[in-house]
Amino acid sequence: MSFLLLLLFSCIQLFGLVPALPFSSYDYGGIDRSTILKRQLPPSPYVVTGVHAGAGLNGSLPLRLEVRELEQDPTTWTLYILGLDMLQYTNQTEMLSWYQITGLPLLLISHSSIDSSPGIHGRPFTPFDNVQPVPGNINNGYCTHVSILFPPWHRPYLAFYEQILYNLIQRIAQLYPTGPIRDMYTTAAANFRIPYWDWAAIPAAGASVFPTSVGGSPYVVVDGPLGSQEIANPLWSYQFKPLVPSDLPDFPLNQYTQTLRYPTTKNSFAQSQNNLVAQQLDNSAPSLRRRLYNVLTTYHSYRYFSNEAWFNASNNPNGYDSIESIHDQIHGLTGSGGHMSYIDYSAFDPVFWLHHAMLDRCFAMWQILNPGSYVVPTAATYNTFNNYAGETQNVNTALTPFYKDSFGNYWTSAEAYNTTTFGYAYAETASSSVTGVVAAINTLYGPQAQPTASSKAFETRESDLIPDAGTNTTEWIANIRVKRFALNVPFFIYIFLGIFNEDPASWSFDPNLVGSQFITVKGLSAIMDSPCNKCDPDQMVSGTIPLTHALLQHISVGNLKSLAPKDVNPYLAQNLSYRITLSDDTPINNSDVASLKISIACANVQTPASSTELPTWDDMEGQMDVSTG
Ligand SMILES: *[C@@H]1O[C@H](CO)[C@@H](O)[C@H](O)[C@H]1NC(C)=O
Ligand SMILES: *[C@@H]1O[C@H](CO)[C@@H](O)[C@H](O)[C@H]1NC(C)=O
Ligand SMILES: *[C@@H]1O[C@H](CO)[C@@H](O)[C@H](O)[C@H]1NC(C)=O
Ligand SMILES: *[C@@H]1O[C@H](CO)[C@@H](O)[C@H](O)[C@H]1NC(C)=O
Ligand SMILES: *[C@@H]1O[C@H](CO)[C@@H](O)[C@H](O)[C@H]1NC(C)=O
Ligand SMILES: *[C@@H]1O[C@H](CO)[C@@H](O)[C@H](O)[C@H]1NC(C)=O
Ligand SMILES: *[C@@H]1O[C@H](CO)[C@@H](O)[C@H](O)[C@H]1NC(C)=O
Ligand SMILES: [Cu+2]
Repeated sequence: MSFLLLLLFSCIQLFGLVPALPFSSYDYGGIDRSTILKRQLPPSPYVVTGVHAGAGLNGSLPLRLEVRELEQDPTTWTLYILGLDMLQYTNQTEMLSWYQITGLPLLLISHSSIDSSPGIHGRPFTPFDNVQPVPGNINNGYCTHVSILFPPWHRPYLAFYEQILYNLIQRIAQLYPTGPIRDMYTTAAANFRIPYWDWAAIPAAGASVFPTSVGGSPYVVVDGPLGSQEIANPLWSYQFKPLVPSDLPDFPLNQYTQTLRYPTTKNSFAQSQNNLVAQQLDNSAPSLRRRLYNVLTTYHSYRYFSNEAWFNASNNPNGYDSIESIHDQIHGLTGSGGHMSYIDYSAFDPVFWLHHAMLDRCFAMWQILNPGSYVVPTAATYNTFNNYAGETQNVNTALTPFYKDSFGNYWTSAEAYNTTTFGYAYAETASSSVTGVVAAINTLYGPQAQPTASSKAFETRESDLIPDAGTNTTEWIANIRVKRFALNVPFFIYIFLGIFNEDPASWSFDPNLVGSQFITVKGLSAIMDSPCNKCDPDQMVSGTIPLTHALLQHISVGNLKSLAPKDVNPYLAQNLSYRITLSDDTPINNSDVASLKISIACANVQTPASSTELPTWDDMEGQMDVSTG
């Protein structure tokens, strides 16, 4: 046995780590998997339709369910796991493989380098399904961020993924023994829709916000057509087959043979620390829930709701947050230096799809509450594969590379307006009832939302803090505005109330953390001239960290008298502080991010008198600036 192997084994013994196996996929025995997959050869163009089959209760559209709810249905869950396994197993040279679908934002960027160095791959890559870049924009993905198109672009992207997974699942169901068992799987397969992960709702007693199906174990036992087998958990990671470092050229991502979350190291021995991901999500859960609640209930302009670009005009203190900004924070907390931390690499991680389905659901709920507000012509802040920065994007801008028909027409935001167009709904949106959506938002995310039973993550933070229904209260927020490329790499901004541990690695777990904001960049510099490739390097992005829940705690222990500005302002001036780290916990001096402006604002808010009413916010009043940027 070589020295290296010995070392490896002793490491395993020491740390109890599971060795990184190449992969273990479901073994279909005599059935040649390539014949199952061959029949999937894509027509070109590949038309994104979503799934138009199956029926939910009373003949309504099948619903996309919360991932923990889907897990309660073992038949559908089995098919879901086997479908993911099959998709991840599909040869990454195939267009309809996990690698190419999820790598779509990234792979296009690197095609230019692959083309110029033939031999790395058996064949030169072409842009996905032959959708060509506009001249000069080869070094950009299709994905639209800091853009008015952020929510609708991801809708056909998810429908595309759902459609491919659905097709695989139909084939897998047919592999079960004929008779009642196959019938059961066939019925479940016809109703399959992708699940979402609700990172804002209060989880069941003792459970983490982070589902155990996603972060609990690298292996999973699945009851497939040939019986029970232990396979690699396709929600834990995607294993590159193989890793092609030139496709993923940014260090340390060019070292990682599988997708990682909060990686232990920056070399190929790195392991995911899903336990730490779960802990930091739980510590930030009250903040995330309030952010989502505030954005869903008090943002009525699509322009501000949809994306994080800071418009000069939005000096309105109640216009800094957005669904995209909250989205970034989940990327930051699930990545912590792993794939989710880098937008262009993030979709390789299976959790990306659960997260984006959640965002699509929030978008769908918001649409029902705000039917009059949608995409308005807005200048793009970044180049994408098909659009130039500065070019106006509108409701008819093509959402490339997603074909709507076989004549080469693309989906547009106008056409992607309604989820029913793609054959699905969410429980909250199925009946398009405004009061139904309001009630769901209040119950799940509102001030009266309760844990199903007292759960560890929340009992210490939220007891006795629930305001009475139908009364006036004061909401306090910290608005953040910063140059996205302030550091050219992603970073976190943490806000604390009171003392906190000196160690930057502990900040996201600190009991006095009020909340944090992750600032993303698309990729790193290896594949672009700079992370901001031909974009405006001074582009400002913004977000909001709610403060009220933390202030109420300080009131409940007797340190702070009330939520009135005369009490809160001096309290914050003395006790509120902020810190900055990179996504791997490296601390950054506050003075090194000169563009960062943090300002405090508050508003009188009438809490809903019943679960079918929204809160009413009076105008925000600016208070002090913590940092003047
Ligand atoms: C289905 O119909 C039954 C009987 O009319 C009704 O009680 C139930 O609420 C319906 N379910 C849904 C999801 O609409
Ligand atoms: C994937 O496909 C390529 C090209 O057809 C082939 O060379 C390679 O061996 C395949 N990989 C696997 C793991 O089957
Ligand atoms: C942007 O802000 C500056 C300074 O506050 C102001 O002079 C200018 O008119 C604003 N422009 C727009 C488009 O709102
Ligand atoms: C989507 O279409 C369905 C069916 O036509 C309709 O009932 C529903 O109101 C639409 N939803 C929105 C948000 O417009
Ligand atoms: C609550 O706030 C509203 C709106 O500002 C105001 O009209 C009302 O008088 C307030 N009610 C109480 C009891 O203070
Ligand atoms: C800062 O916090 C401490 C402890 O919570 C409190 O005693 C003190 O009064 C606060 N400072 C101000 C100015 O309120
Ligand atoms: C932060 O700034 C101080 C004073 O300017 C300097 O001594 C220190 O090295 C800086 N720390 C980092 C991590 O840059
Ligand atoms: Cu994302």
